[in-house]
Amino acid sequence: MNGAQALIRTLTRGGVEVCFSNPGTSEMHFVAALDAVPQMRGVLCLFEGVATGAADGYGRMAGRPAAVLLHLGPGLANGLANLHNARRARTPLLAVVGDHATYHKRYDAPLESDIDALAGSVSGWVRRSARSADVAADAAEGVAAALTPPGQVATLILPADVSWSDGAEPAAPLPVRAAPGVPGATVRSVSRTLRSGEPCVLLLGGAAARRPGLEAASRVAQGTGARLLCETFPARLERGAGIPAVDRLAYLGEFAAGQLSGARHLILAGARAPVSFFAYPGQPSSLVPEGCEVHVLAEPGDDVCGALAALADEAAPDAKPLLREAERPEVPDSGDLTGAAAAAVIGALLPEGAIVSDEANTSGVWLPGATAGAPPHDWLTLTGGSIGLGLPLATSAAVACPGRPVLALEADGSAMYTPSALWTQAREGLDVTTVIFSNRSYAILNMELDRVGAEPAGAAARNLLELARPGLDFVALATGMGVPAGRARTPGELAVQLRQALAEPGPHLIEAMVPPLG
Ligand SMILES: Cc1ncc(C[n+]2csc(CCOP(=O)(O)OP(=O)(O)O)c2C)c(N)n1
Ligand SMILES: [Mg+2]
Repeated sequence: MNGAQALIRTLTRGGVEVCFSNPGTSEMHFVAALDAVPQMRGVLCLFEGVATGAADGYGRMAGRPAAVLLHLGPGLANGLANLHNARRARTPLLAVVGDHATYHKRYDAPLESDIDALAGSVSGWVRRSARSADVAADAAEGVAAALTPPGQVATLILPADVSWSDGAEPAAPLPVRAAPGVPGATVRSVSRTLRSGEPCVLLLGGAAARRPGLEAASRVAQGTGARLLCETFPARLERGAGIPAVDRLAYLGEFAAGQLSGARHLILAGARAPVSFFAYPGQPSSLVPEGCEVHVLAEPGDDVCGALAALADEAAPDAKPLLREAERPEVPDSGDLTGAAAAAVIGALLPEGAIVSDEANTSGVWLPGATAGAPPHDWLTLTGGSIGLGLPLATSAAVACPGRPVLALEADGSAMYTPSALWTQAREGLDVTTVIFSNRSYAILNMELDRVGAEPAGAAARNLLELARPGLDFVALATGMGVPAGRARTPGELAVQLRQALAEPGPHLIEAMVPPLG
């Protein structure tokens, strides 16, 4: 068989069964091979940033990689921003980047570029397959590399002649090494710190944001009085009624400093020591308070949940986790549709088992509070700060978890980076409800403009940060891509449309007309 067929068979044997794709001529043999291997589902995305963001969401929810098929350097470059988010999320992901045939490269044809350099900027593993006889073994290694704890982007560069040449055979999956356990001495040392009587904060990240990690961490907090916090942008946070609640570290450095103030010990479990997102004149970059000692219980690639469970047994053997009680806000029956009112509607209606893709930005500040006591759900966030991820994440969460309702809570400016994800949702019949927070502004940048201490902003500066001229019509955009849509101007309208969208299968979009914050 040819290299492409052996590659795809190797992937499906290794549990990689979905390929988010935007192919070109150099990938045509890969595309043709999809008919020979029906176990692989090809999902067409109309922009590479949708494909890579989708592969990220799939990996976060499925716990195994999706493949993403990209066309040479330019296709990879279009997808890089969301591969950056995937790298920050530590998502297992396999990028397959087609290249010119090996003998064609020296002619420097128009699409020739430095794929290896681009791939290296986001990938923990890069391999260029040299011969069709090697491609299956390379692919098996790539899948294992993607899955190596804590998870990473692996990129396989696939020359066209390696794809089309015969002499290839599928390869068996390779074993993946387990996350290393944390030494007992580390657990005991952290336990002594926790019982010292000095104020401690336990900062959770990565796998610790899943239910077993949260339960163990909550036992520690209940038994020792340590405060619990979670990293600002977790890849996947399990939350809701019956699960220990944990506040996320605030995005704004001033608020984060308030959350951490008074801590004498900061204990990291799968999280990194917190830093400010940006530098501001006169402000510190590190958010670790003066005089606070940092202790690493577990690195992100360690067995973080095992370490937390061992810590709970050591430091708080009799403590029980504090589980969040069920509680829902009322749907506001009057008043304007503000971000706060929209959050109350969403909190009131969020279905059990929902997967929320949160890129609501400034309009979303009330969402964590309003949904904290909703039925159990997963919360996916913008791990790398590179906007344009929310709609692709939601799309692939629905591919990875059919039967679970998916809610994309999406700011208008961010939605416009990758709106064609809606077309993929329509085409695949995915059960995704998108709420666009249409504040017609890059509202956060208006705030940042004041915070960075720039010159007082004039009309030219504000002009670069507003989206009202012309006003975007998300209802027309969505219906133009096959997604039924409506516009909500009051909390009541939002509630009616959200109930209907959640009740009907398939994708829906609601444009919620909200004012900019502040
Ligand atoms: C890829 C990328 N480009 C640009 C930015 C800078 N940026 C941060 S927030 C933002 C605008 C956000 O506007 P919107 O999504 O409407 O959210 P809002 O602030 O209005 O709540 C931009 C352009 C970024 N973070 N990532
Ligand atoms: Mg906006």
